[in-house]
Amino acid sequence: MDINKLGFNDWFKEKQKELQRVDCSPARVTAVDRESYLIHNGSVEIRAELSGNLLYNTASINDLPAVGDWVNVQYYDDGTFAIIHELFPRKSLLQRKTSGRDVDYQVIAANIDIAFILQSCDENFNIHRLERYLVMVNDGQVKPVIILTKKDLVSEDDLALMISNIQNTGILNSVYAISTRSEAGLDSVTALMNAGKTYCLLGSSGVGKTTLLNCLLGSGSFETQDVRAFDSKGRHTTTRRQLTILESGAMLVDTPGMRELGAIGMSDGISQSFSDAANLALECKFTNCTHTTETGCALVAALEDGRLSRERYESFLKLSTESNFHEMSYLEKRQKDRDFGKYIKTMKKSMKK
Ligand SMILES: Nc1nc2c(ncn2[C@@H]2O[C@H](COP(=O)(O)OP(=O)(O)OP(=O)(O)O)[C@@H](O)[C@H]2O)c(=O)[nH]1
Ligand SMILES: [Mg+2]
Ligand SMILES: [Zn+2]
Repeated sequence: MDINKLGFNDWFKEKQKELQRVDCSPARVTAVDRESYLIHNGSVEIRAELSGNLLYNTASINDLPAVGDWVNVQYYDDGTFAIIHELFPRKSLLQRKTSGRDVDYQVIAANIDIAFILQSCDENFNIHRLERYLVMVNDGQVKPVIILTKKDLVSEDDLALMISNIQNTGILNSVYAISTRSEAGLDSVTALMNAGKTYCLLGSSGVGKTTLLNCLLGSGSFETQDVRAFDSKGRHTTTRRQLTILESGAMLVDTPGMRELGAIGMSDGISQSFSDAANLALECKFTNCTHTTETGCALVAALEDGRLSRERYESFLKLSTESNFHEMSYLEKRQKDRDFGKYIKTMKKSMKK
């Protein structure tokens, strides 16, 4: 195996010329566990740590290596340990707004080609949440694929209704339905995955991300746990992000279920997953139209003559107001990255050891 098989393509080769360290070689981050990293260089997966320089001179925690990142490393101890000196530019980046009132972003994974957005066919199914995930994924320059899991829990009619509900809200992405219990639909997921490409599993805790990974691996090697019976909520079983290389040569990143997916503060992603509404908004008479009471509002007109559903109209309004708000405060709050300060402290402590 060589690094090309891990996704090191011409794009990264080109970027390598811009990096500073010529005494290093590229490797891919496969797991991050606080201050400790796992990297793969095409032949072995080994432990790695950040160089002091990288740690101290990185402006934001989001610029430190994440799962999926390409890094420039130097080897020690007969190649069993490495120091990460530099981060390659990212071809794509999945990040979410962190929970709480501070508007900050948390990197989920880097250099992902396709994100599988999972929702299960029980109480977890929620179109508004799905829309938020789509915004996040589109914004990160990643291609989304929607997967409904646990289809064994519902009738074919109910499943068809869920799928048409998704399509009726104007979401144009294809929807796959699977069950790891009956193995239905698993082939169609495998067929989407190609060697050398990187995929990411996203979705609430308990939707079956790790179970799907285990199915694709053909062996149950990662821990899964029952959802709570009374409300179908998961138990946050997976605690770290991890990139696994499948036998087919495709790579799959499992992530911990997100407690909440906050408002996404990037208008780019919104206009992509709401392209119908966003295109209409361009035709409004006033450029600062709030799409509520203004004369000549194209959105309201479309709502009235039925070209735009009320549901879709409302989620577009909601998301775009949140987005404007968060974009503003994000810029203001960018300076003080409290998480980063905390992170530096633990790193310094562990380096003294
Ligand atoms: N009925 C049914 N249950 C499933 C299916 N797939 C997974 N499950 C069950 O759902 C529960 C949660 O699965 P996990 O794979 O741990 O969920 P997860 O998305 O990885 O959850 P976190 O790691 O907490 O984010 C487990 O009890 C699985 O056995 C399915 O296709 N049908
Ligand atoms: Mg899991
Ligand atoms: Zn308008």
